[in-house]
Amino acid sequence: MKALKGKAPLLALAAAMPYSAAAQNVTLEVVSPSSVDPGESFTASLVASVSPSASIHAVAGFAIDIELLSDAAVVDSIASVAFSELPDGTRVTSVENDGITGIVSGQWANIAGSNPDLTTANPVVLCTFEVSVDANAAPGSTVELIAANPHALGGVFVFDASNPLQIISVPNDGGTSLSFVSSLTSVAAPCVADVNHDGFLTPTDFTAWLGAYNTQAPECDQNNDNVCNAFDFTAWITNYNQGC
Ligand SMILES: [Ca+2]
Ligand SMILES: [Ca+2]
Repeated sequence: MKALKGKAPLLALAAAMPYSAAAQNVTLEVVSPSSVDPGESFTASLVASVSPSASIHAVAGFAIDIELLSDAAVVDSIASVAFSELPDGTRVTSVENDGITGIVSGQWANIAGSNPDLTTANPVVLCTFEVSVDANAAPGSTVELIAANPHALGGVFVFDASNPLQIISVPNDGGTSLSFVSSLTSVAAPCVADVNHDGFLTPTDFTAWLGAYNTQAPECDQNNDNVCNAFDFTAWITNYNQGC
């Protein structure tokens, strides 16, 4: 895991003064697809849920860390962080992202709650990001991602429903807590019989295999012996009949 770094976001500084809030918990869950093919990318979401729902007026911002719990070799990169935009057009004003792991922060509200009329869903998608899986990732390996609180000024910032001008820092303010739920995405076995990579097994894959055979393309090697020869024709039929 990389060392944490980065500046504290503005909201974190604004929320640095301790505040005794109504008891509430924010759960941060990373949501991702159940499986992915080697060499492909998937979109993961960071979703915040506030409980009890009545205690929150709006989400003001966040500064959290995205961490990769599984083997780093399975993942090439985590990038293209995108933040949710609220219906009124407001959006985050600061972003930090240092690659595979690092602090991701953003805010919707102005400092000190000067626009407390924000409305937001609960749960709310804080951001999404693209995860690129290594082309050589072993089938059955997993990608597990989790959010974490990066430092004393990090966390999720919400407006208190009973005092809408007051920003609450979760988990740093009294009575608040932050929980984390990780995602788990399995790397699927590649569908080698799908020679034309269109996601379907059809007779056109045989034509594609002939083309791969004639050009000695990697897709020719259906029995995975690193050689392209006539045995791969039989292997393609076997792989085709097994299905994907
Ligand atoms: Ca195909
Ligand atoms: Ca072969």
